Amino acid sequence: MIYRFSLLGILLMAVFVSCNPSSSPAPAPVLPIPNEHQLAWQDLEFYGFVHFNMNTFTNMEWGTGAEDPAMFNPTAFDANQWAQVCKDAGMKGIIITAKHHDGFCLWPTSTTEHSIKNSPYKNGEGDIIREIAEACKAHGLKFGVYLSPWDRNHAAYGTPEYVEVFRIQLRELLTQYGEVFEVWFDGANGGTGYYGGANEDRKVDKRNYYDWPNTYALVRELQPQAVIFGDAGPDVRWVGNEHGFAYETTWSNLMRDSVYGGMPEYSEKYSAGQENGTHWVPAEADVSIRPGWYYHEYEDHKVRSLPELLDIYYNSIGRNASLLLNFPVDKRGLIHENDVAQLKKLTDKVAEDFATNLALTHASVTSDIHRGPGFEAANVLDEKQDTYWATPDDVLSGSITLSFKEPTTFNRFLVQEHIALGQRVKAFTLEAETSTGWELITEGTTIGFKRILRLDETTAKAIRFTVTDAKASPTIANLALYYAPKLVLAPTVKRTNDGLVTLSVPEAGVDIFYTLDGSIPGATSQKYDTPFLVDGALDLKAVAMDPVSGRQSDVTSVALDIPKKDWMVLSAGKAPENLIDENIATNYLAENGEAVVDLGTVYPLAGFTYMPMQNRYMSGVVSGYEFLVSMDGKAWSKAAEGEFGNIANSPLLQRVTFNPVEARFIRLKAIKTLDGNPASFAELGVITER
Ligand code: FUL
Repeated sequence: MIYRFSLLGILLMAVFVSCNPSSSPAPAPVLPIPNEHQLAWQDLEFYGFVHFNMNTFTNMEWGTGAEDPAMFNPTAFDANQWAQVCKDAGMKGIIITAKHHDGFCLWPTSTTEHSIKNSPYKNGEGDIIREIAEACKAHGLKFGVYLSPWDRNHAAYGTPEYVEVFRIQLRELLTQYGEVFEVWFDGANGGTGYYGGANEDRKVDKRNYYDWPNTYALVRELQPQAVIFGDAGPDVRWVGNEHGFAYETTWSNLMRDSVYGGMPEYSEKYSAGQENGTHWVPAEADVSIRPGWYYHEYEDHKVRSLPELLDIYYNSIGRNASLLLNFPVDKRGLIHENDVAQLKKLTDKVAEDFATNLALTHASVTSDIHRGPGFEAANVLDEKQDTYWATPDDVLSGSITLSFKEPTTFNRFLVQEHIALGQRVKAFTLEAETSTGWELITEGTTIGFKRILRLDETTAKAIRFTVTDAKASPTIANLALYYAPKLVLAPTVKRTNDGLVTLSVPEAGVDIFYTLDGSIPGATSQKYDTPFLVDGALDLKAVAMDPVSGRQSDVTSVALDIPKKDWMVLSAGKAPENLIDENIATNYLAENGEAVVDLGTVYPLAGFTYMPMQNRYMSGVVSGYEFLVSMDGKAWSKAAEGEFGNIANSPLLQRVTFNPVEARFIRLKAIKTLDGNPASFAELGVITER
C-alpha cells in the first residue's frame, strides 16, 4: 500500500516537472487582455435571452408606455420550464427583460406603479424576477438582467431625476435576487412615448445623459463579478446585428472610448472589433429564435429552421462571439413548444457534429518551432485552455503538424487561442496531406477564444495548421477536428409558373427520391438530378437520404396543380405579376380589393388557394372573401364566400374547396382585410377537380 502510494507520488512529480511551463518563460501579454470576469464569461458561450413582459400581452415589439398593468396576466407562468429548456440545450444562463422600453417592471419595484404589483398576476403579489432567479439557481444556471435605460412610461424620462430612478431600479435588481452574471443595457434610447401622459418626443444625449461611469460603478459595487453588456461594452459588446452573426474577422479588442450606446455608425465601423482596439470587449451575438423578440401567435410557424439555427451557431460561437439566443415566451408564460422543438434539433445536431475529436486519434503531433519546454505542440490536444503551444517572442508564424494513424475524414476544424494573454493571430492556413499530396484546404484571419470552420469533407493522412501572421508570438490552446454527419432534411419543392419543379436539400451529397403518384418515396423511387416538368395536377412526394449512413428524412408532400404559364392578371394594382409568380416572398397589392385572373383555358375548378403576405409586418391580409368564377370574364357567379378564420394568428396557406364548376376566369374579392389596408396577396392558386 505504502509502496504503491509513493510510486504514484513519484509519477505525479514526474508529470508535474515535465508539464511545468515555468521551465521556459511564458510570452508577455499583448494588450488588451480580458479580466478574470471576462475570462469566466467567455466559457459560458451559449445562454438564453427571454423577452417576456407587457409586449407579450399587447402583441407589440415596442410598447408606448401607456399600457395598463392590468393587461399583464400570464395563465401558466413557469420559470422552471424555461430553466429546464435552457439547461437541456446546454445553455449556461438566462437573461430576462426585467424592464423593456415600455417601462413595465417585472418585479415589485419601489420606483413606479407601472409594475407587476398592479397586475392581476398573483393578485399583485407576484415577483417574476424572483421566480426566474430561483429557477435558474435550482437548475444550476446563471441569472442575468436586461434593464432598458429608455423608459417610455416614466414622466421624468429625459431629466436627471429619471437617471436616479433608473439607478434605484438597478440597485433593486442587483441586491434582491442573488448573483447576477450579466447586466444588459440596450442601445435604443429616446424617442416618442407616453411619459406619464405627456405623449411627446423626448430626445436625450445618448453619450452623456445616463452618466454611465457612475451607473457602471454601481454594478461593480453590487455585483463585482457581473459583466456589463452595451454597444460600447464596457465588458461585452453588441455584435452589431440582430441575426446572430459575428464576422470572419472578429477581434475582441475594441476602440472603446470612441463608441457609445446607440451610436448610429457603431455596426458598420466598430462591431467587428479592431486589431488595435484599446480595450478587451468581446462580442455577444443576440438573436431571436423567431422574427420577433416578443411572442406573436402569427409567428408560430416562423420559428427558425435547423439550417438557420446551425448558421447562427457556427457564425457566432464559431467566430469568436458568444451566442445569446432569445425565446419570445408566450402569453401562458412558457417557451412555446415549436421553439422547444427547434431548439432541440439544434442541440442534437451540435452534439452530433462535435461528438468525437478526431485530432485525438493522431499518431504524432509536432511543430516546426516552439518557445521551449512547456510550450510544445502537444498542448493543443489536451483540450485545456491554459496550456498552449507558443513560439519564441520574435517569431510571428509557425506550424503544427498532426499525423494520423489511419487516413481520417473530417469536415470541421476548431481552433482556440490562449486569450488570457491577448488575441494575437491575424492569419492562418490549414493544409491536408491527402492521397495526392499536400493541399491548402482553408485559410482564415482571426481566431480569438474559438474559431470553427465548416469544410468540405477531406480525408487526410496528416494536417498542417500554420499561423502565417500574428500581432505577437501565437499562443494556441486547442486544435480539434470533427466529422459532422450530413444534415438530412425533407426536400424543399419549388416550381416555376411554367411547371418546372426543383427539389433541394441544404447539404450537398444527400440524395433525393420522389414519386408523382401519391406513393411513399424510398431508395427505389425516381432519383432526382435535374429540374423536371409537371404540367398537370398531381401529388408530389419527396424524401432525402444520406447514401453513406442510409439516414432518411421526413417526407415532403405537396399538392401541385395546373401550372400558371398561360395565366394573366386582369385586375389593377401594384406588381400584379407577383400574384402568380410561385414566390411567396413577393406581394401583389390590389387596387380595388380584388385579384382577377384569366387562366387561359377552361378548367374544372374545385377550389382556390390564397397565400397571405409573409412579411414580418403584414398589411392588407384578406380575412373575409368572396370567390367568383366566369367563363367569359363578364358574367360571374359566386363559387364560395367566407372568412379565413385565425389568419391573423396563423398566416399560412388557405385552401378553400367548393362544388366543382367549369371556368376560365377567377376573381378573389377581399370583403375585409385584417387592418383595413388595401388587400395584399402573396400568391393565388386554384384547385382543379381530379
Ligand atoms: C433592441 C431592442 O430595441 C429590442 O426590442 C430588443 O430588446 C433587442 C434585444 O434589442 O435594441
